[in-house]
Amino acid sequence: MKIGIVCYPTFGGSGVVATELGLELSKRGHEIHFITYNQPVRLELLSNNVHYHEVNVPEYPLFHYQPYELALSSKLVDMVKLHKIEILHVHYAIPHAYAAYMAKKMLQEEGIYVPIVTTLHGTDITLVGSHPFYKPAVTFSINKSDAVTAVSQSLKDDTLRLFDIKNDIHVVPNFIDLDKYKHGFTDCQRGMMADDNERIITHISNLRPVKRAQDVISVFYNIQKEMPAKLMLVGEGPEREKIEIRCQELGIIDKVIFFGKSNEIDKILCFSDLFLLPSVTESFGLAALEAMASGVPVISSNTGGIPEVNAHGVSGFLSNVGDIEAMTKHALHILSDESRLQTFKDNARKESLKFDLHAIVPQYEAIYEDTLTKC
Ligand code: GMT
Repeated sequence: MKIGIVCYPTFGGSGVVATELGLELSKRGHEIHFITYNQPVRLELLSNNVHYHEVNVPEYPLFHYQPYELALSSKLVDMVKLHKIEILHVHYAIPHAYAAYMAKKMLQEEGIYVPIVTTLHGTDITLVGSHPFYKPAVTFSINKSDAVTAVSQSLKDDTLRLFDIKNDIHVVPNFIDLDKYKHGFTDCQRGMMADDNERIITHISNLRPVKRAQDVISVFYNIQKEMPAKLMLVGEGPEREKIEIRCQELGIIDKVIFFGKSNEIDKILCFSDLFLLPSVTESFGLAALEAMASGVPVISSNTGGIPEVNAHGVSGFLSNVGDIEAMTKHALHILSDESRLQTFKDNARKESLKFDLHAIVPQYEAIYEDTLTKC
C-alpha cells in the first residue's frame, strides 16, 4: 500500500508512535510518505520506501495566526496526486483529522478517493480536543474519518464519554520495537552517571503540568533520604525552570541530572533502576512502556490507560494521582532489596512483550485493508 502518515514531528508520544509505525510498515513492503512540518525526530533514515514531504506555511503579515491546516490540506492533495497515495493515516486529531477531511473533499472533486484513518492519542481528546473552542471541529473530523483508532481502551471510553461519536473506535495499543532494547543490560556506562551504590531514578516527559514533574521531585527527595540515589530528568517543557528552583531549595540539585531533549532514551533507560510517571492523565504512557522494555520497573499514577500498561505489583506499582506517600513507599519497596529489584526488572521486561510491534502493526494493516475494501 502507499500510505501517507501525518503526525507531529516532535518528541511527543504520538509522533514517536507514528514514526515507528511508518518505519515498520516500510519494512513490511509498504511505501510510506510522512507529511508534516519537520522531519520526525525518530525518522533518521529515508529510503526508497520512506519519504518525507515538508509542509511549509509562508509567513504573511496579515495573518495573526498562520493557517497550518490550510497548508497541510493543500500539501496532502498534492502528495496524494503525485505519489498516488491510497490511504491517509493521521495521528492526533487536532488539526490533522480536520485537514485530512478537507483534502479528501478536494480530491473527490477530481474523482480521487482517499480514505482517512485517524488515531487518537490522548490530549487531543482529554485536554485540548474537548475544550469548547475545538470540540465541534474535533467531533466532526472524528465522525468523518473512515476508520478511527484509540491507543487504549481508556482513551476509547473517554472519547465516547466526551464526544458524540457515531463511528466505531478500534483499540490498537501503542507498541515497541523490542529489538531496540535487546542490550544485555551490562554495558550501560552507568558509572558515568552514578556511583555503584547509588540507585538511578528516571523521569522522561515534556515537563508540562499534566506530567506532575513536581511529584517526581517529591518522590525522589524522599527516596534519596533513605538511600544514595540520582535522578535523571529527560525532556524540556514549561515546568523545567520551576523544577530546577525546587531542586535547589531542597538541596538536591547535585543529585539531579537534566538531560533536556534526548535522542538517547534507550541508553538512559539502560542504566536506570526505576521510572516515575505520576501524570494527572495519560492515555497510554509510551514512556513507561519504553522503560519496561528496558527492564525498568515503573511507579506511576493509576489514571487513564496506564493500568493497561503497568501491572500493579508486577512491573511496578500504581497509586492515586498526587499520592506521594504511596509512590515513595512503593519505590522504596522495590529499590531496597537487590533481588526484589531484579524480579521487578525481569517482570517489567516480560510485561512489555505484550506490546511487541510485530503483534500490533498487523492490526493497523488490517484496518487499512478493511477501510480500502469498504470504500
Ligand atoms: O502529552 C504527551 O505526552 C504527548 C502526547 C502526544 O500525543 O504526543 O502523548 C499522548 O500520546 C502518547 C502516544 O500515544 C501516549 O503514550 C501518552 O500517554 C499521551 N499523553 C497523554 O495522554 C497525556
